[in-house]
Amino acid sequence: MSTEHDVSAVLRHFQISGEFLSAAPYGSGHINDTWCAVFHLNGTPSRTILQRINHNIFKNPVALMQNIERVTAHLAARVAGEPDSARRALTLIPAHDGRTWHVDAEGFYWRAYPFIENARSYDAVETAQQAYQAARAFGRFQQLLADLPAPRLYDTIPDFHHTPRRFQALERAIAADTANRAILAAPEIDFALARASIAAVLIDANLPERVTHNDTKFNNVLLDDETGEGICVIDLDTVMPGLALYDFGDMVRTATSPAVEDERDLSLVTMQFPMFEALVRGYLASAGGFLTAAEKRHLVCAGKLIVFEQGIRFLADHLDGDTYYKVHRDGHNLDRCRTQFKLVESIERQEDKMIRLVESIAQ
Ligand code: ADP
Ligand code: GN1
Ligand code: MG
Repeated sequence: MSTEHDVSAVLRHFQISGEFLSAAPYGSGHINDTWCAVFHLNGTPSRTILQRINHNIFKNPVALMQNIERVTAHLAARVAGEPDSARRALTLIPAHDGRTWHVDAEGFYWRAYPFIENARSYDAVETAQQAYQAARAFGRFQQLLADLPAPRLYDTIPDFHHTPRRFQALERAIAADTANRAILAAPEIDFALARASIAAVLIDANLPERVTHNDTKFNNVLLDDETGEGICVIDLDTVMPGLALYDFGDMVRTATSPAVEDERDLSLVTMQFPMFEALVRGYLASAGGFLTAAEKRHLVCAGKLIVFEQGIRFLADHLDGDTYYKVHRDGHNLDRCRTQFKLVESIERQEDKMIRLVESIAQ
């Protein structure tokens, strides 16, 4: 992680008014590094989000930033005129050279956004109203981007949600067993291998390609402190062509269980039916107008699939020796994998009821 000194030097490359006061690491993301910086402007503190892109994972940061430029400009144009429009879409702060990024001496790419005040993200869902608001905001995000002009967005990570390829990566990780961890992860490996047949369920469903977010974790939407509204969708690195249901699936993954993603007490991990119902209602409130009947029919299986996919991604990274996600303790990726698989089981137990609910709402 960079020091506060490095960060203040990077911030000088961006067009930010005021005097630098302080900066500190911010958020709980697994890939990029995020900082919150405070400037003093005419006696008032003003906050800026600064992010360093992980270019081991995002191989072409310039193309990624060009995606984000197009997406943020389109969103800004679509929400212009709405009350509080500046808080409804992220705005990139330009660097002094006019670009929307800065490259430091070590070749790291940085970007900055004004901090959206009076709103926050949550690592775990607390109420059904929050789930509803998050889902409505992510659905609206898809709706606003449905008319993004050509060309097609760049694939920041190819095959990001291609679950069969994720499954093959797991099989390779099991065979290589680089970190000698397969023996201790045998129950999780068995759990994954027993469900190989679900991996292709969305790829085989012949659903339309859309512009999607692809990382709709519950903490990637800011909820307004006063009204609770899902005011702004953030974390745009993976906005690219995808299936609408990847986004719905990741909401089920992150906004139905009361437990955090790395909870060690698995008894706390459960798919809460009222949260699922709120997600379906919130998502259909904004996306229901453009989703096809086939997409609506696959809402439940998308939830199960994306939770499973994330479980096998964490498991593969554990077996590979923790090379992808940031880890903060031994066995961290295995703990994360276990919560995902516990949630898969919880969904499996309630699947019929979930399908009946969707049928009753989506008609
Ligand atoms: P990561 O890829 O590391 O998850 P995010 O873009 O999601 O990075 O940012 C991390 C956290 O920082 C978010 O969960 C959110 O709380 C906060 N955040 C990011 N951008 C903004 C912003 N423009 N205004 C306010 N908070 C923000
Ligand atoms: C990563 O960067 P972050 O923490 O928002 C990952 C997502 C996973 C998520 C699991 C580029 O997201 O795909 O669903 O962790 N992002 C990337 O928490 O791989
Ligand atoms: Mg995030």
